[in-house]
Amino acid sequence: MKITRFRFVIAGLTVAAMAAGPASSVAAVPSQRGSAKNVVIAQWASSAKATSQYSSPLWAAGQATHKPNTVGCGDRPTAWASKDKAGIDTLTVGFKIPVVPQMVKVYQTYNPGQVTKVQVVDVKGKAHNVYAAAPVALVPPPPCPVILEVPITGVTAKVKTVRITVDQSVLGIYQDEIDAVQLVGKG
Ligand SMILES: [Ca+2]
Repeated sequence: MKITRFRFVIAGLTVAAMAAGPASSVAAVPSQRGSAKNVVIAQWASSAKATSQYSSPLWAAGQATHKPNTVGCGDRPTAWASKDKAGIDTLTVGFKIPVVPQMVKVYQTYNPGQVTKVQVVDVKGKAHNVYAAAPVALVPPPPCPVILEVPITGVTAKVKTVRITVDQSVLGIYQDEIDAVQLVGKG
């Protein structure tokens, strides 16, 4: 798929936006009124909590907010890690702008492949399952970071919350550390 990237400044907030499809696509063009409606927005998580965290502030849930800041891959304190190296835990991240979701990107920087479930939660509080998988060892190790891209179709309500579950009880390779989470969708 060809990806065309744009950048807009909306109400003082700079957001990266992207439109999938041919370069001539007008999907990312702001409306005539200049509002943010129907603009595809890519935003980083602005808040986070988790069912556990290795410590705080290092390896805490908040380390999964904002743009990626983990250098290389490895056991780095700039990414979230669960408390138990073999735990089943959920990271819940929030976003400032509610959007009709098109994709979630999970940036993994240590022991990737253990994300087993992704949900988006709409503004009415309903959770939608958008990804489910068994833990799988990635051999040989893929390039860093390992970005799990979850395309989303069929969720018409706006969302501003994403839940990511890791199951580290199967592979025995320790925590799947998450550096950042991006939500892409129409504002
Ligand atoms: Ca981070």
